Amino acid sequence: MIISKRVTDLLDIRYPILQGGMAWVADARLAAAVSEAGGLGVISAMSADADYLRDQIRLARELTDKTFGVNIMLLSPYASQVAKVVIEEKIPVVTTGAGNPTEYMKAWKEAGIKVIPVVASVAFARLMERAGADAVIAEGTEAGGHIGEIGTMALIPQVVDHVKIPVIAAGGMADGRGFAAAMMLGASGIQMGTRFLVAKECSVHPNYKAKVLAAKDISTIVTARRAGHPVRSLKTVFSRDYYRDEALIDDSILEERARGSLRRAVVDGDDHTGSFLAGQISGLVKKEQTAKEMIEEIYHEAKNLLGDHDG
Ligand code: TUI
Repeated sequence: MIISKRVTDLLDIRYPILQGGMAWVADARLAAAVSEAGGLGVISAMSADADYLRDQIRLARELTDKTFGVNIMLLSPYASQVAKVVIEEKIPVVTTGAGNPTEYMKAWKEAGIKVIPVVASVAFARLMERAGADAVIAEGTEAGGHIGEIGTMALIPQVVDHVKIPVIAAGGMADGRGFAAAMMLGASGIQMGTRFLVAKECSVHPNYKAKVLAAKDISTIVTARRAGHPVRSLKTVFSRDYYRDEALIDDSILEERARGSLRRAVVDGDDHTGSFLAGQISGLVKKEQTAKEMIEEIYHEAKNLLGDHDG
């Protein structure tokens, strides 16, 4: 099977491997490293303001002249501000997460931006195609962070059957086997988050990397299901207590406890108050490498598995 060129042609990149837009993690340094390696690096606009994003874009441009994108987390209070920044800064690719980007789509398309929303269902994928999306990232519940309900194995072929635009598989993607499997399910590329967490160019606290590297298959837990925004993270004192208290304590009190918890994991490495977002594939991630080593290893492994020997 020959690896589809739909995503590499669309985005003008070498390998159809996108980096997840992880809040507090996906900064200019990581995005530039992934883009330099031939994938699509992505800066997370997270819940920060326009000035933060402008600074990160400037920094990434100093580090690479290759294409990189910006991820807009739609629950951010600054979403509409940063939606303008990507136009002003002539960012070529925008990925979105945790919501519906339709209100920004017209302006982004007029600016020539390629728009790739994360979707967790067939219905939402179809809606995004009708709204003008250039591709979708179909993310299974194996993923880290805010998640939907359907597993990657079931989600990808169903989305592929219902849209014409390219589908990029996410959730549980960390090696060449996952990449090859995604191709077999009809995807044209993959997005990875968890494996890039331990990239040499990823600036998260050493404790965060150590936790991912030590994780096994059953090391993640999903909290905040009851509150309607399920989030997958590594099992820690904080996440286990949170899970236990969901049956006992008001959502509003728990939300207060969660405020700032991702920063406390990424910046402070504190597992008593921090939330270490990571996917179920953490157990497969066993070594710290450069983004380039990761991307080339995954791509060549997948090519071999797929018997794709030309190109
Ligand atoms: O967005 C993510 N992962 C995230 S966002 C985040 S910050 C946050 N923290 C706590 C609660 C909520 C957000 C941490 N990790 N991944 C992309 C993603 N998007 N996964 C699932 C979705 C999604 C889900 C439902 C996208 C759209 C959607 O429905 C939209 C609609 O309007 O129906």
